[in-house]
Amino acid sequence: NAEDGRACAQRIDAAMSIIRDAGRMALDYFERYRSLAVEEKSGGQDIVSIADRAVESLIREAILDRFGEDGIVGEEHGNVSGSSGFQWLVDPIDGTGSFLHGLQTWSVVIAILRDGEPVAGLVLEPCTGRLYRARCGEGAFCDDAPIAVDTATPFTGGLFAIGASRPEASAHIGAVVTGVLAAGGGYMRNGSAALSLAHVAAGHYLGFYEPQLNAWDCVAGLLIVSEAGGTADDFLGDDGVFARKPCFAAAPQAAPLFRQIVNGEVEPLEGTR
Ligand code: 2AM
Ligand code: CA
Ligand code: CA
Ligand code: CA
Repeated sequence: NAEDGRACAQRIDAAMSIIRDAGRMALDYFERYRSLAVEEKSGGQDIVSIADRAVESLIREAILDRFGEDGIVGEEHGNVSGSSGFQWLVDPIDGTGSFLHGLQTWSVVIAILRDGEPVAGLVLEPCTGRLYRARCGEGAFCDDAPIAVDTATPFTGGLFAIGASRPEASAHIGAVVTGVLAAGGGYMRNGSAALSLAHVAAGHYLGFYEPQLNAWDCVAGLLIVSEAGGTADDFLGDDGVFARKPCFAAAPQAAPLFRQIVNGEVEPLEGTR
């Protein structure tokens, strides 16, 4: 109904402005990334800095200022439950590894859910200023230009981003990378799941896979891919916002083979050892 539409539109407008403010703050920290103290979370590759925490605080305060009844789930500061039916998923810096090593491929990520269903996704790439976004049913955009997945390039001409962060995934990821290369695809990784999904939506990658992600990493990007005409997992499904599970998205013509490779259903080609 109209009131619902207005409530969504207000939040999306706010999100567009909040994510730009967050991106500016993150860029300030990025300019002095070498001097930021780095803390380990669960292990050596699982790291956080003051930049992650400060940017998430800025986003949370800006949301609650305007929409005090909304819920928020963020990577660094946890969960506040709300009563409005709206819930925000926030990843202040997706690609902290890239960020803290001085690489430009990181993003700020916001997804907005209504009664548990994604209604909007925003992925800002501060180093280029590009904002990837989608609203459910209304297509996907980079800044003001519509974007679409690349439906023309076959698997063998395409690039596939494959992410991994946990040591337990090493053998599985090795097999997926091998499978993509053996099938003639190209293998890429940029360190930010959200940005990788945005790059599938914009037609740069033909697919993205990562075996263990959280909702704040990928729900925004999956909506952008699906609004751009791609095949995208329903990440939330029955599991909700606290699930940690695989994430898959691809251009439609590449999705079946890429899925088989991810599932270990393709025999590696002979002579590819
Ligand atoms: P982050 O940079 O926000 O932590 C990189 O492989 C992707 O996985 C990024 O989206 C990254 O998000 C996420 N990631 C990093 N460490 C992780 C961990 N320990 N568990 C799950 N996802 C992780
Ligand atoms: Ca992290
Ligand atoms: Ca993340
Ligand atoms: Ca993060």
